[in-house]
Amino acid sequence: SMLSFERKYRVRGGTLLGGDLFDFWVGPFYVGFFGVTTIFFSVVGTALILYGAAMGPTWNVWQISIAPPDLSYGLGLAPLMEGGLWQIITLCAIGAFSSWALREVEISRKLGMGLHVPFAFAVAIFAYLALVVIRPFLLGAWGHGFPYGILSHLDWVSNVGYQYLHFHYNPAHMLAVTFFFTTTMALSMHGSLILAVTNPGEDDPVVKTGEHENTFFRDDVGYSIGALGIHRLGLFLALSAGFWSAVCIILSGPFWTRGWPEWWNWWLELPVWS
Ligand code: BCL
Ligand code: UQ1
Repeated sequence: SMLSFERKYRVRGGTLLGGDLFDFWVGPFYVGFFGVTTIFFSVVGTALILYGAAMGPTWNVWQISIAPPDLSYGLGLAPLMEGGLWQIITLCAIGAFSSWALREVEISRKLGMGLHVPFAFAVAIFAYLALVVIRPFLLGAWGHGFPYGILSHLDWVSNVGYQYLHFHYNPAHMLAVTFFFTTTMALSMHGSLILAVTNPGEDDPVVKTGEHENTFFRDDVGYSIGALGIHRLGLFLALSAGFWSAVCIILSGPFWTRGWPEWWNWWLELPVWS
């Protein structure tokens, strides 16, 4: 069963690879070459995680963990049970995430849309690559990647944080956190505003307009960014959060090896007062 408008948009073409070969739908899902590769990498990656779990000491979901190789393996390949599994799973993850992004590109092209959605997802992929490829590579060992496990990755974040004494003093981390928080504020303002104008209440059951939206925020804070503007702002805030997250962790180690509080000595050492 298809929604009334769906058939109209099931158009050929727009594919980047595979031509017409995978240009079809299965139920509601567009397949495409990159749909096939997404399924492939996801199934192999998930199977390897399950295999790693089966070889490990526990089935407790919180404690299952697949660790990267020891630092002594450097940027080389490790035996399967010594981090090799982590390396293959990482390749599968990168394959699956990139395939998904390219599938989004194909769908956007079919629909004649901008590439904003795959671009946005690419920023999330960049943050992941920063953690498991870029920073480990710059530090010279895959062992600097984070372990794949619920509690173990939290322990990694904590340990790496304390390695730099107080991660809150990392200026890029400050920016990332601020962008994350501002994103939630912007979305809560936008979501509540839209629900407010579409739910006017009993006594005046008329849905309100864009002018009401603009007027609310002009009355409230003296400025309205507009219906299109709020979506531009939201995307900017969200992508900035992911971008500065990637920057904050790439800086830690490859470009700053001491505690982050010490980085701020440049301020104390300004010739104005030092
Ligand atoms: Mg910190 C990182 C916030 C305290 C140490 N910290 C982060 C950032 C974020 C943050 C800015 C993690 C988000 C991110 O990278 O997104 N930290 C934060 C906050 C506080 C905080 C708000 C707080 O105190 C209120 N941090 C601390 C304390 C330190 C500390 C002070 C520990 C003691 N923090 C660190 C360290 C790191 C962070 C170390 C990082 O490495 C991390 C960071 O910046 O990483 C880049 C980016 C998003 C991603 C990486 C997700 C990618 C998703 C991929 C592409 C797709 C996944 C698909 C999925 C598998 C599919 C599932 C299937 C579906 C369900 C069907
Ligand atoms: C806003 O100005 C606006 O335009 C009318 C929206 O669109 C519907 C919004 O959702 C929000 C939240 C605002 C207010 C935003 C700022 C930055 C003042």
